[in-house]
Amino acid sequence: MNTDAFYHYLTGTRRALWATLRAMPDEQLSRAVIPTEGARCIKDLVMHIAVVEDGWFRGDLLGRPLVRETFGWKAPSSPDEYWHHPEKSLEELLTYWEAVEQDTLARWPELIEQAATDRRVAVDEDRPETLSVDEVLWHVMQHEVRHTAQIVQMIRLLGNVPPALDLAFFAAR
Ligand code: NI
Repeated sequence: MNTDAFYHYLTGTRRALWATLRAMPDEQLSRAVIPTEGARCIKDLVMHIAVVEDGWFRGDLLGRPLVRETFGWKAPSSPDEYWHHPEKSLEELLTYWEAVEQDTLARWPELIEQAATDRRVAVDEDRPETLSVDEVLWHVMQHEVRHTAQIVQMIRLLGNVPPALDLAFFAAR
């Protein structure tokens, strides 16, 4: 399985996840289920997954403005602003996530072209280490898998039935 196929798989899992989230009450999506200063509710994680893809692909790899800007959402000025989004509507967040996906798909050839070069990307502005473009692509995709697994667990803890997102269910034919 290559990068293209894995990103395509993620676009499928998103639709299944979004359908489940749309069927849940807003109060559950905003409820702080995880006791942490970071992502506490499902909406926090939805925003986090989308903004991480937006930031790495556009900000770091393509040197373009983030899709977030077109939503009038400023860069967060505190960890609290970065992490917490219970007041946003689910539709607003999913519209943003889908817009990030559309932009990623539109620029996919450029991302793959970059992955074939020996370019290195700073892992963090405060650290000297770097990543290859291919590693950044896989980091972002794996990051979504890890956090959507958390969302699935939260859906279950809130008394709902989560979707099956495993690769086998999407790849089987
Ligand atoms: Ni994360």
